[in-house]
Parts: sequence; structure tokens; C-alpha cells
Amino acid sequence: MTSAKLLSFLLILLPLRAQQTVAFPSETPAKLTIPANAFQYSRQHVMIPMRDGVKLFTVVLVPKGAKQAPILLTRTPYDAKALSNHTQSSRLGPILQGYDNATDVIVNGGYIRVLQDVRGKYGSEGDYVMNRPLRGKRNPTTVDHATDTYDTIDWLVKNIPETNGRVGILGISYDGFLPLMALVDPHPALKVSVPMNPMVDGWKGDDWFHNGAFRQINMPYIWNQEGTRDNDSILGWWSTHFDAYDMYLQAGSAGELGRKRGLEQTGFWRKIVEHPGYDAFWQDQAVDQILAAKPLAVPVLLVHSLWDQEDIYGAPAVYKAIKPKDVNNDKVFMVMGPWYHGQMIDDGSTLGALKFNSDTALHFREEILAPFLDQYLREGAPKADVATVTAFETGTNKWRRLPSWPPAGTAEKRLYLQAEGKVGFGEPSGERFTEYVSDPAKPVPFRSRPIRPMGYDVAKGLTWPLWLVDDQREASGRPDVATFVSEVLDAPLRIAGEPMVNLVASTTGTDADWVVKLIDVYPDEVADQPTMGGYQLMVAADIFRGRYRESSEFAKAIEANKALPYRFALPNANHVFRKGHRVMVQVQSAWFPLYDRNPQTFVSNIFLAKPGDYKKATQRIHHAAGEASFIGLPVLR
Ligand code: PG9
Repeated sequence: MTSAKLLSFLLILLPLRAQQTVAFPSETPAKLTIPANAFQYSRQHVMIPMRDGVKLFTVVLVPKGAKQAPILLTRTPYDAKALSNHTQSSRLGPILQGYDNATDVIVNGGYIRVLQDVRGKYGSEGDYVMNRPLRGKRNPTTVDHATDTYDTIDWLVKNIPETNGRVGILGISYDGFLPLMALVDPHPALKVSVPMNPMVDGWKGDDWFHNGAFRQINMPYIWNQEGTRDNDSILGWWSTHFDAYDMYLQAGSAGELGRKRGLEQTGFWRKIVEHPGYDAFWQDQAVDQILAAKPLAVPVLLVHSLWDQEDIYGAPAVYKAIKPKDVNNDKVFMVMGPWYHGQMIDDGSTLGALKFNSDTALHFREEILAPFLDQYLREGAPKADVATVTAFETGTNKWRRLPSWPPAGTAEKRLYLQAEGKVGFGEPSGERFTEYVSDPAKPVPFRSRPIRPMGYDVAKGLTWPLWLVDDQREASGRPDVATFVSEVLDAPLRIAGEPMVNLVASTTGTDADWVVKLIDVYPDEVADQPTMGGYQLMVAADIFRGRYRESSEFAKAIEANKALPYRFALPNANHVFRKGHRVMVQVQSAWFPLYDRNPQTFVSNIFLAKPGDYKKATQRIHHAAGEASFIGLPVLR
């Protein structure tokens, strides 16, 4: 075609093209507005500037007509917008429903509700660092969660006209770690802090390790949380097996699983693999020790769940560390409820098979949390009638008001492991040990298979929050679990505090894990709840990685075939073994796949263990004079 012909052809087409581009008038407005007065609150999304210029995405919800109202702040890595958007409603209650930090208290209290994304997550600018350490040795920048909270509070009290200038901070778990960080050099407008199930020490007993054993079930969390700013589900951790037991077993070591899945792309995974022991990396970040450095300026209500499957260590550890400096007994308070992780904002009438005959979580919110917040956040509010420690006593199902924790009057009573599978308060005699074979090819599951991923949708079979109250009957029947049980109790046995494990054990290997479970065995038949007949309920249990027997920091091979002492604390219990019940102790060498397997051959870093390192070992639990294994029970008289 000549260029003249081409030109005339295009000219013919032009009017046609023009016709095609006429737009059909859009039915969607350029900007949709909700009519004024439709909602009972106002919503503002603001980017609050921090001292380094980074801006943090913040949702501010002000109830209609609020005047001189206090502010309740939650800082979160879990999407502030989603947490304030559970449904589109004209009322505050429904939009906060779900992970709501006690909607009833917040809504009925007329609080201004503020939710903020921490730096590096969702709508906030900046970089994300898992449990970002305080400025200093572990954080070379000028900012941390203490400064970010300070700068946020400063902005809030200067820019929200409806506030009385008093701020409280509260949250659960990661969002519970943040109210603890807020206590470091706090803003003067911060009047109260409520950390619930806070993550406090990542190595000793919260999310990442327990006494050196790695909680590999959290690997998907690390991937999702650090992989993308907004936990993009398309790039999320992927399943390969319905039963997580198979997935972790086939992978070999946790390190190998991480390598296969590219987890080393995330900075936190690289740190985990580099710091398997309790070295300065973990010690410097232990929040209980950080806070113990000086007396608190702001009152704190620590909220603990007695069956917290994620952060069972944190809250009581903080109490223990900081209470001695509370000389006027007016800053540090603690509540211990019969709950899973976060259940204090849910229905607290039952926990798995356990029934408490009342909604324990509602009691906490109405009788403790609401008046406690009022006291510090509302001018002229009466002093809350809240005991220093309010602890639910399981077994009797009664709340106890206590002046301290553990309560005065407890004394250690030794519960000895004995021959023929017995436990009792008498010194052992008879057979010198009980033995079992621990085979890393068939590790003891931490609950009945199939093992489903972590998740809170019980109706969909995601029963992770309930696993600590699973019936332990199946385990007691396994040949690789040593089981010791008492006679039927002829009087109640009341314990309050941390049971201390004193195990004397030997292994044919050169490394070993020791899982010790203190169990309440129900009577063979229970008339008012037949399914509880013979139930084996864990009251306190934990794992200890043998290589840290002499030092938490430096791993050392275990001398094979030698009876050696292992001493460690179990999580706090406040429990009555009732008359007619029995006390059981189970000992095993794996809790899989919650914890990674111990190869049972000493290697310098278990994350890097090779398939050939995983070996069967014969474990002996000693119960002879001079080699007695026992649990020091904190018995309350
Ligand atoms: N237990 C979770 C967590 C806390 C801190 C760090 C990592 C995970 C949580 O529920 O937020």
C-alpha cells in the first residue's frame, strides 16, 4: 500500500474510532460518601509521623457525642484496618467484633478506639523487624516500639479534640508484647497498660523455643509475617500434606524444611538458625529483664492464660521480675484465667472438655478489666476493687483474690517417680529405673493425628487452641512414653506456682529431649459429665532440650549412659487435684511436630542436622536412692 493510500484508509477509520470511544456514563460515583449521621461513630484513617519521619497507619474511631473520653490504643502487626472492619455496621461493637480486645468493655465504656499498624506492616511505612528490639545493641536505629508508642500518644492527645488526654494501651500476644514495650520511658499521657498473653522471652518459654527446643510449627507464621508487608495470601505458606506430622517428618530437620522453602529470605529465620542457644541475642531482648531495670511509672495489669498454647511463659515471668520493685504495691497486678491464648476476650465458660460453670472471661472483663481501666482513665472514677493477683483455681472452679503470686503458704513437696509406674510422696525403692526407646523415625505426636495447622476456627477442625487440654490417655499407652501414676487421692491436693522438674535420666545417645507432663487423672466414671471418666488432663507440662543441661547458652553433648540431673520449671498452675482423682506424670522424648526432633546424636546446630544424625536411643528415668527423679510441687496448705 502506498503511503497516500494508507493515509486515506486511516482517515476513513477515524470517525469509526471516535464513535467507539464514547463512554457509557458510569453508574459508580467518582467518590462515594456515606450520609452524615448514618453511623454512631466517626472513622478517621491517619498517617501519624514518628520522630524519624516514618508515618504509621492509624485508625481512630470516635463514638458520636464523645466528650472528655479516654483513648484505648492497640498497636498491631495484624492489620489495623481489618481489625476495625469485621463488618460494615453503623455501630462500633460489630465492627470491632472478633479480635476485639474485649468489645464489650471498649464499647460500653465509651472509649475512643485507636488501632495502629506497627512500622513495616500493612498501611504503615518503615521496616518490619520481628519483635523489634529496643534501640541500642540490637537495634542501631533511633526508633523502637517504645518511641513509636510515645510519638503516637503525643499525636493522639494533641489531635483528637474529644479526648480527656488519658490513654490506655492493651492487646493480646504480639499485641500484648507492645503494651510492655510502651512501659519503657512512657509518655506522660499513658495511664495504664494491659498486656494479655504477652510474648516476653522467645527462647525460654514463649513462641519460638521452649528451653532450647524449637517450635517449628511457627515456621509458617514467620514466612507469612515477614515474607510480605500485608501477609499476601497468594504468597503465603503452602500445604503439602493434610497431616502436618508427615510434612515435618519428611522434611528432616527444621533447617532443611526452611531451606527447601526459601525461608532464609526472611531476616528473622536467619537469626533463629544462627541463635539456637540462649545467647546475648535472646538475653538482651527478654522483656521481663528489660522492665526489671527500674520501677514502673505506669500501672500494669498482666493477664495470663493457664493453658496458653503460645505464650505460657510471658505474663507470670514479667510479674516475677518487676513485682519486687513495686514497693507501694500499686503498679503491678496480675490475672490468671482458665483460658487458651486470647480466650479472655471470648466465651470463657468452657475450654475443650472442661466446664467452669460460669463465663470466666466475662467475669474478668466486667469485674476486673473494666473497673481497672476506669480507675486510671476516667477522672473521678473510684479505685477499682482489684486484688494484686486474681487467679482462677482450676479443679474447684473458683476465683481467688491473692496478695501475691505464688501465694504465701506454698511449700515444695516432692512427688517422686517410683518403680512399677507409680508416683508418690514417699522416697522411691525397688527397680532403679524405667526405660523406653525413643525413635526419631516415629516421634511421639503432641496430639492425636492428623495434625492440622495452627488456626482458631474450631468449627473447621482447627482446634490448635485446645491442644493443651487434650486427653493424654493415648500417650500414656505408648511404649515410648514412661507413665507414673499415684494412688487415688483421699484428700484434695492444692498446688499454686511452678512445679519444678528434677529428673535424673540417662540416654544411650549424646543429646535428648525430655518432655515432662503433670496430669490430673479423673475418676474412672464421672456422673455429671460421663465423657470425663478417666480423663487425663495436663495441668502443667514442658520440654527441655538436654544439650542445655549445664548452660542455656552453650550446648554440650550429653555423656551417654550416665544418670544426670535435669532441672527445669513447668508453667504455673493453680489447681486442685480433687479427692478421688489421681496424679500422673508422663515422660517422653519428643512432642512432634510442635517441636523439632532431637537427633539424639550431638551435633553443633540441630537446624543443620543430617538424616544420618537421627538415631534411636534408650532413655532411662532413674528412681533409686541417690538418683531419685521427682517434681517439686508448690503445695498450698
Ligand atoms: N503468639 C503470636 C506471636 C507473638 C509474638 C511473636 C510471634 C507470634 C501471636 O499470637 O501474636
